[in-house]
Amino acid sequence: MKEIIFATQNEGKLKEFRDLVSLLPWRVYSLKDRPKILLPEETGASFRENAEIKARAAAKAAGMIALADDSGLEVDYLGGEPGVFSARFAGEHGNDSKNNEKLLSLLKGVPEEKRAACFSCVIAVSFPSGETFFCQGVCEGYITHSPRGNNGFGYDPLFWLPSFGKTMAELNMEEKNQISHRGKAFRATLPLLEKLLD
Ligand code: ITT
Repeated sequence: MKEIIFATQNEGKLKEFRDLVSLLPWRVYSLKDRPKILLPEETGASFRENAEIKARAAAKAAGMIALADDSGLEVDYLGGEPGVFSARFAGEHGNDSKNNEKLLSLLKGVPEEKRAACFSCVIAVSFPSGETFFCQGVCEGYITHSPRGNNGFGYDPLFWLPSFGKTMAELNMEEKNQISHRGKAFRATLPLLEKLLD
């Protein structure tokens, strides 16, 4: 059976990836299956650089093809912030509620038309040899004035999708994967992965 490892510590991402690959005949490992693999610090200046750092490290350590996602929220009014700092926007890595509070406070009083934002995702696919390929996806929306919805993770409760009349956190996983930055980036990797894993 074809084997691949997802190099992420983020439970929300992992759930979405598992849903995306659920119909494919691959054995999918996560870092939980290989607890000795530690991802290096994300020192890159772009999603692409950070995705590459994670995928290369995991592929080398696991000895199999690895897939890593680096993603984040880019808010127009904030000049593209938090960007690569999305996970640690309020200081502590992965504290979603603090990150959301900080975002809302920075956008206090900013009118709807100036609250445009996008989620971006770069997926890196690395071989143990270090060879690496990239795919990306973007999802556009607006930042709400208060959180809504309990699904997803991160900034989802604040990310308004006008075409659904809902926040990302009000979509179920299937709906989110259809339109999200991660779903788009992942689907773009499929032809490549199918070829590589052949
Ligand atoms: P790994 O590096 O272990 O994969 P991480 O959470 O540190 O996990 P990133 O460095 O790529 O991952 O940061 C991604 C952050 O961007 C994430 O913590 C959220 O704050 C935000 N984010 C990314 N995708 C998101 C999504 O689909 N919904 C909501 N927020 C998202």
